Amino acid sequence: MTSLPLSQDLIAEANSRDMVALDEDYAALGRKLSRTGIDIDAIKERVASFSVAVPSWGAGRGGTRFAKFPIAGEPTNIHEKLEDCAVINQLSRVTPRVSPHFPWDKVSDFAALREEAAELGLGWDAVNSNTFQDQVGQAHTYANGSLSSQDAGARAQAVEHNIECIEIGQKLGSTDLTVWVGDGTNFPGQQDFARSLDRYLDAASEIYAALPGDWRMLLEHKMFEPAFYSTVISDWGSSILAAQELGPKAKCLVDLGHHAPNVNIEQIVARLHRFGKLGGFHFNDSKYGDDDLDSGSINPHQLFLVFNELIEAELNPRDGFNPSYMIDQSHNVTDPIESMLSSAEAITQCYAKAALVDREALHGAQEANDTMMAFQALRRAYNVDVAPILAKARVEAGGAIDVLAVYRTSMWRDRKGQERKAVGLGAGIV
Ligand code: LRH
Ligand code: MN
Repeated sequence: MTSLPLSQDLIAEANSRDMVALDEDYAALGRKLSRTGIDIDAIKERVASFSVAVPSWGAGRGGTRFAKFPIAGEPTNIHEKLEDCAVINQLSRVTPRVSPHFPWDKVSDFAALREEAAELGLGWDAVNSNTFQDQVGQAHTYANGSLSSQDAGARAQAVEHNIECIEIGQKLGSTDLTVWVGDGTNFPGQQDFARSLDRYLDAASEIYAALPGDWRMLLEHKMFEPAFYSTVISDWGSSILAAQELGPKAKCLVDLGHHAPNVNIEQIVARLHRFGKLGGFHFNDSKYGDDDLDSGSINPHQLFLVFNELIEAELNPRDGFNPSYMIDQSHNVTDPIESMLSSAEAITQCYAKAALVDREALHGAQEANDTMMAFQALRRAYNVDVAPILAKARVEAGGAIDVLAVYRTSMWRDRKGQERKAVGLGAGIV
């Protein structure tokens, strides 16, 4: 039996004020779409079955190496993070899973944590290992790398940690392990590119061997940071080669912020899918580096083009096409709940717009080299305001029409500010 954090009456009462306007907007959009042969209810059903996971580490304020500015009432442990993730899902009805990070979310009883999440209406997505920070009392430092370290002790320790994350994930009901390693160098000559990759592959193959039958290992590439001269798994090329080397259960995870500015990420998505290696996403946005800004806040058109490739992929599924959709953001200046509500909306909007593309018109124009009409097939869909479709799907699932307004009316953060202990000043991601 679930016990959701907000009063459902508060949501229903707010919706009752917005329902007439929503019905009008939905009906008008329905008439407009039916003129081009699109059934709005069919799009609403697709939106209703769409979901994206939230990162446990995104529920708290994030920071940079310079500083982190906590807010009163932000979560201080996984239990409070789950409460906040449940608020996001209760209002949006599109974020029913949490992606945890270990050891940040470590507890003594994972079966109890699974039950606690289930009572809040939440399940679990990919588990994330962490071999980019040293823990107190750790035998081998990761200062010179983890899975690719020249120190066999550090590699074995990193493999053991990843296998522990799989065991934790099994207790939570997860079936994916995300492996991002910050391994790399800051100086030319510091490490040999080939030998460090071979060490990574050897160690990663030990993790791969420990994967249960229905599990996947998602390799997350990143161009730079924390290493600033070279990174062992720096781009989709290194990632797909490593995934092909490891085996069919190894896939590639695309974090939108892990590429050089202006890289054509939607083409990377198409390439990874073509070779059956598209495993998942970390959605966020960026202008310069791995800024971890809110999804769709800087370049919503790119997010739309990524989903356009994902809809094409859905139509031409390759081996085990089942990408894991997750948000990975750092909320340095907003209320994390508001940012994840806004991001979940932006991501779902891009999925809905991509579902509106007239594929027949697009493919026909492509085959005919009618460049303008091919572009217009995408642009027409991108220009549709799909907000009424998302709101209708939300209301029918028990969510709020105006998620941010209801969240603010709930005074959730202020109430938690009274209950939760204050988070100290600091720096860094968590
Ligand atoms: C690395 C990354 C990775 C996580 C971390 C929190 O930049 O994107 O996915 O482990 O952020
Ligand atoms: Mn990421």
